[in-house]
Amino acid sequence: MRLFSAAGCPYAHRSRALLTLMKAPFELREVDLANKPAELLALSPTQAVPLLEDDGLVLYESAVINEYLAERLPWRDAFSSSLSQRALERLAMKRFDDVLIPVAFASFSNPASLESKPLWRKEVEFLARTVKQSPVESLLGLHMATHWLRTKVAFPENAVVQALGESVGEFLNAAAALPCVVATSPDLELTVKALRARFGPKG
Ligand SMILES: N[C@@H](CCC(=O)N[C@@H](CS)C(=O)NCC(=O)O)C(=O)O
Repeated sequence: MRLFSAAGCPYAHRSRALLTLMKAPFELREVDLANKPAELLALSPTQAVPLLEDDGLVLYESAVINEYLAERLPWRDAFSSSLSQRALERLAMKRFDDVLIPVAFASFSNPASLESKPLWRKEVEFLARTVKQSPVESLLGLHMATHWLRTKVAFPENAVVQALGESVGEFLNAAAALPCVVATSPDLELTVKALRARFGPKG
């Protein structure tokens, strides 16, 4: 099993944390995103990390990779045992990636951009309700932990970060403190500096 990853990438961090939690042997291919290896470019139409290769199978998209790994290894407690809660956990992960992350990142440089997207607060409320029924050490926990540990330090004054901290903070902080997340974390100071330079207020 081979994982293409970049140390600072929160998406690749999700897969490294899962493989570490499961003590699964894998080959780590650390990629310089500014100078991607031809192998990665040939394998993936997204040209992004993480990318997993497993016995001829090529997967990209961290949520798909992690759900595959959870079945493959297997990680029996990756989701809650209740069918409806599992569906809610999948929905929460999708809404986190599709809505909350883009809304939050746009607002890091332009806080006023939140005014035209008031529904993000409902997404936070949904997350807060969902995590109450979910274990921290789960796919949902790993999914959110890697972004949380970076953004809560890089942009603590941001309204989305604050709302998450107030209503989902207990779950998010516990997930970010999981040993498998901590052991696979990049140098936080450097990562936070890079995040602020790239996504923070300009000028
Ligand atoms: N939706 C993707 C996002 C992956 C992603 O955006 N990865 C970034 C690094 S954090 C990347 O490789 N971007 C391509 C680039 O920088 O050229 C996932 O969940 O895996």
